Amino acid sequence: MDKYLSKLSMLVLGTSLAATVASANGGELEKVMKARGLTENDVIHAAKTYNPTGGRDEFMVFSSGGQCGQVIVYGVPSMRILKYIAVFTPEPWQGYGYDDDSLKILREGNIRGKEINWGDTHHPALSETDGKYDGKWLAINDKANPRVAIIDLNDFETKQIVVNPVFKSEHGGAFFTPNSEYILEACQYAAPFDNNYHPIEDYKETYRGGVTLWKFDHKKGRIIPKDSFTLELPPYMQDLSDAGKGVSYGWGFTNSFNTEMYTGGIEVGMPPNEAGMSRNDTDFMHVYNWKKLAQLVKNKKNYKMINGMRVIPMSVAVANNALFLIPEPKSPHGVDVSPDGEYIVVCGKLDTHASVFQWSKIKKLIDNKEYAGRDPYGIPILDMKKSLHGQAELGLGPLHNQYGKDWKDGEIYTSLYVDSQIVKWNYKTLKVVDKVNVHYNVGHLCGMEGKSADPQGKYIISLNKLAIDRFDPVGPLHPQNHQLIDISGKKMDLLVDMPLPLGEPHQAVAIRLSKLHPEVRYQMGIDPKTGKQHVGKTLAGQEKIVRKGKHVYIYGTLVRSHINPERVTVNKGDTVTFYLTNLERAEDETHGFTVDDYNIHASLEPGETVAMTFKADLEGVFPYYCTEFCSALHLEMMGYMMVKDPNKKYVSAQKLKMKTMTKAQLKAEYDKAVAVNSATDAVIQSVVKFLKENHFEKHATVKNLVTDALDQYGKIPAQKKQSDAAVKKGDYEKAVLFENMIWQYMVKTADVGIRAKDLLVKEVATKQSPAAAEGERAFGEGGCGGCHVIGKVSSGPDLTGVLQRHENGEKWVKDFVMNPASKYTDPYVKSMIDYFNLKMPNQHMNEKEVKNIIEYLKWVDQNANLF
Ligand code: CUK
Ligand code: CUA
Repeated sequence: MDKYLSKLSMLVLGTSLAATVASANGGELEKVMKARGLTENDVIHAAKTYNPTGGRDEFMVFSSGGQCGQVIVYGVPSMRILKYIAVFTPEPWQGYGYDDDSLKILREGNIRGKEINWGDTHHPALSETDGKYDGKWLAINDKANPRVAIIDLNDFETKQIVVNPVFKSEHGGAFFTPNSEYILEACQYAAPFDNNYHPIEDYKETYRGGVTLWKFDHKKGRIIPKDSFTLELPPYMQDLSDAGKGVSYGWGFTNSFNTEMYTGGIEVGMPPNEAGMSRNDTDFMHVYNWKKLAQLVKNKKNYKMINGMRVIPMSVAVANNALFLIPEPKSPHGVDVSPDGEYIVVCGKLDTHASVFQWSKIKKLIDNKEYAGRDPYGIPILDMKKSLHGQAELGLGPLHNQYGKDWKDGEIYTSLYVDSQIVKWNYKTLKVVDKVNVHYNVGHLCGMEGKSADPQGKYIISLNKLAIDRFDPVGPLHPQNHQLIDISGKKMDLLVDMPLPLGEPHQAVAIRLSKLHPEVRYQMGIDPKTGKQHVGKTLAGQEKIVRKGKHVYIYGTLVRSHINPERVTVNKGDTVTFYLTNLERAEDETHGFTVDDYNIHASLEPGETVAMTFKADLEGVFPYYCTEFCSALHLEMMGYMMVKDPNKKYVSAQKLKMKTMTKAQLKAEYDKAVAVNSATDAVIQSVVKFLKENHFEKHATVKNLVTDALDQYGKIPAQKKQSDAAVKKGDYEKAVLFENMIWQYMVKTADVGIRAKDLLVKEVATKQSPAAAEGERAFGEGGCGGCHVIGKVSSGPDLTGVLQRHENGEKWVKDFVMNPASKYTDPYVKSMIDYFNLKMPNQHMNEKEVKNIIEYLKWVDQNANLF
């Protein structure tokens, strides 16, 4: 890797790539470049974005998923997608909408009793402290069905959906105020606040716009609807919004279009909306004092209650100097407050300019009550020229802005929709600095924390609407294209494209990875949706089936690799609730659960409890199973739900009973199982010894894994007792089953134990002797690596410690490699053959190669904790 890096730095220094590579690497890189038609620049771009396996990113991006109603999470600079967070739309993998608990969240989003199963997400927002991202919560809006959802960044799951009861459409949300006191959500298409019919002719009188200030409990991460309120606004179509910060803290800014209040009517011979709504040269930016409004709304006389929402009438806001308008160029779109709150940059959309408003100027006009007039609703208008710092001519269709690291010096980036460019300019000097072409039609752009009080610079992502000719064709509907741009140099440099095939993302927000600290497991028995202990929490040994009238409750558990209980019988017509708890503590040991044909599914992360309720209205036999390939015996992780009709008589078919084994055969099988178990146990003991000798307890993550492994191991004595009791009764059939169970626990112990060992990486490898190096080569080229991965169980056992596993280990290994068949009947080898379903083949190595391989294995053992 070092070699590779120095090579690249030479590239950057201008050395000819081909020459460098030819001399350093036998021309391999040159060959690849030629074969793939790559330029030097391509290779540099690749190196800037490439993450080697296991590599991590510097930033995490939360992108709206547009019409998919989800949030897309990916890393920067690698542009690798990491997660889809289900928000407004059912998502089966995560069980979202398919288990009771998440369905409850999804149904919080019902509007007037109507189920809604999608959303048009536009603007994700990260919670803030002092205007900086704190990595705790994510909010996102739904334009189509006016709602806001809250996602917990502790587990990246949706925890709350609130419906706006007065808006019929919204767009200017979600935006946090600087200390996450409120979330701004502005209306879009004006409509009556009540739910009644009002003729369109009464538009100006009865249709309204507005901005809702959702009160946010920053600690609990929930919106408190009863403490929230809406500011009534004229039926201009409000658009994007932003909260003031720093010097403009306490104020909110919301754009609008259609201040013409045009209502269209193509069907009656009127020109279409697009003509009538963009007639005026200017529209209005709404400027409002949310801090003052929050005070006003404490007094009953200052608000009206509409559909359970406190609404402050415009007249009250105006009378209290809390609402103003400023003209802004025609049909604006983005409004973005600078990190210190002094500048408010508004993009023209139908104008080639960006307008830079200055807070101190606006504030002066407000304080001096210097108004240029009033709108038809009596709202004071501030003079545009007197509010402006200035305007910059950027290009066609400016939409959105993001601030750069040198924002104090005026560094800002703006997307140009029509020109398909990102422009870097200076909002203080109003000069254009640089432009880069994107493909094509960019909407939002995303800087790294680029709209917080602490922009990080480095990259801009261009969120393009079109992907024409960028990707392999997939039919008439193309993916969207997010393009990563390096902004660290003098010129912007477009690095890479990423297709996003899941709806049209509008805005994305990026945060430093170092600010996020998500959980890897839940506290046992938690309902993650509420954060409280689940009513269905069930621990090992507490599994039971309880009938209450016609409702059957199954209190069950899942742990590798069984679901307890494994048989459930109910009557047709019963209501069934499965309460399931994933007892795992091992990281990433997720189990899924479904009952076939019943349209339920849950994803159970370690520690999680989930409820699934349904009516058993189909008679028959329904397998249920774990839907995640969680372990070698995942397929066996199943059971049956049997639904019988209480009004039917069923005849037993047991006459057809199958022949069974003789007692002697059973006894032989039992002996074999016991032998395999003791051999497997020896392996476990070697792993345990290794862990102890290397002080696993000093490393928290390793310690967790070991705890989990020992947990599995600790279950063995109880099984052994049952096995012994069965032997005493002469029931070898049962005893074999318990011995098999013991083996299962051993495999799980070994599995987790080996993962623990993997992690125990702290020391530096000792230097390889020439023989060991030669052995590693022989190991690789001789094909051993096809089945054995050092430090891991793959399609063959891990070879770490193999020399210690057997008495006279070196000789044992040598004999085995030279003539594998000679040991096929050895009980340990036999158990491995059974387990992996593979026999070690003869690789026809010579003695010298085998000797070197043994040297290599010794080196592996010396450095076992590094693998
Ligand atoms: S919006 Cu889509 S490009 Cu909803 Cu913020 Cu501008
Ligand atoms: Cu649990 Cu598959």
